Amino acid sequence: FALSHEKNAGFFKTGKVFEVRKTCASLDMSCRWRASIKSGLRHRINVIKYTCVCLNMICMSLPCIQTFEAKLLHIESRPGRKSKNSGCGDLEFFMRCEVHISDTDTFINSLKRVADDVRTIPEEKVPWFPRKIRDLDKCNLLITKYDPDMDQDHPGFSDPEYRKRRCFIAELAANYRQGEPLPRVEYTPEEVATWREVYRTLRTIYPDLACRQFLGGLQQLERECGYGEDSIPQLREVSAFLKEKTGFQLRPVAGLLSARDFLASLAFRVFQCTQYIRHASAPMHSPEPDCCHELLGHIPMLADKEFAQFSQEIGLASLGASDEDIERLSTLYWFTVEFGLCKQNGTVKAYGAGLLSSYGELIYALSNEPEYKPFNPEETAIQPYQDQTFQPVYFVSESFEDAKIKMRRYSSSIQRPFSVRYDPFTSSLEVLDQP
Ligand code: HBI
Ligand code: FE
Repeated sequence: FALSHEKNAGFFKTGKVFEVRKTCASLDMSCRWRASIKSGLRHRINVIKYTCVCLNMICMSLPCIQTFEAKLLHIESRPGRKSKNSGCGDLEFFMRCEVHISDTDTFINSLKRVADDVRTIPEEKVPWFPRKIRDLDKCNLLITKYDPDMDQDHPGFSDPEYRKRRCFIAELAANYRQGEPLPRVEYTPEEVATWREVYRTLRTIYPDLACRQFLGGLQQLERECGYGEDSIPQLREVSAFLKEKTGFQLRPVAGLLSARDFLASLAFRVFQCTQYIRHASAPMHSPEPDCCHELLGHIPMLADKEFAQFSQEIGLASLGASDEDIERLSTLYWFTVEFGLCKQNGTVKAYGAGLLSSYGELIYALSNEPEYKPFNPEETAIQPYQDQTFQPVYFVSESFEDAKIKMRRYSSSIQRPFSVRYDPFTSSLEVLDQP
């Protein structure tokens, strides 16, 4: 039985359900099963929880899922509460399915016939979100998509030294708690050499291609924060610098975060920042965010008040939003904060961090090749994108002011049963109108 019991592991999409059936049929172990029935147009019942004597029970439920044409959206196993220490035996199964509203009661009754205990538990209507800055310690869901340990195409995949280094730096982030001093990393001469190459190459083209706010921020960082070719700036100093300029602060993160967690921290003016550097063999490209991307791409922009506010507002809009809204906000973030262009004195300049940290794409984005569209949140939010090659299209804002106003209008159209207000004195949220 191949499901692993780590957090978020053991995920099967519809259609793979019969794999589960086949493998579990031969097993005989005690388990508890929870199913949550999700709606769309259809009805959402929530969590049905039942204990069954063996995994065969799951198979027995499948015909009833089939009969009601319920869509199985998710199945996941976790170690059961009883088996915490015994290491085997008890498992909990979580399933989510969709069933037509008119079939709800009959469906539950059919499930009850094959289980000892079926109960409905009230649904949590709103996804969890952090209420105070300390809650960001829980916003740490990493996406292992471009991780050097998982991705064979990662430039560091076959370099054990690099992977060891990454583990070390990842530990610093994993052990970090909000409010502690930011960890310091002694960078090796090889790492500094990579930084130098990136810095030098990009620095020469910024004056022509980067927006005014970026250039201003970078100059200040060079003057006040030790930015330059010769050393990789420490997060602690950079965070103190930003705090003074715009109230933004940094916290270390081990890699690519889930969009929900990443956006949530922006609501508190916290920027989750990677601390490792890309592999020395590919200084001009990184498949994942690294300190060159953060320190060169994002930080100078976050020193601008208007941009800082723009970023925080995307964060606030994301809190408690549905998965679909998170997806749209994440796309908006992508085409603005990461790959945004804006008009300044009649010419188009870059303000997106993905551009400002990539020599190749920065030049490409401001050449005549790519397609430009005016930034318009409704359209931008549904533009498909990928993160493997250059973007096929870029969105151009008239100004930050304009982007902020449009973004605000878009955010207020997102349906949530409550509203949030950030209290800067306590770094926490006031949540209004919650049922
Ligand atoms: N995680 N560490 C990190 N850095 C980012 O820039 C980042 C992220 N997760 C998601 C993300 N950016 C965006 O592309 C949006 O999905 C929010
Ligand atoms: Fe980024």
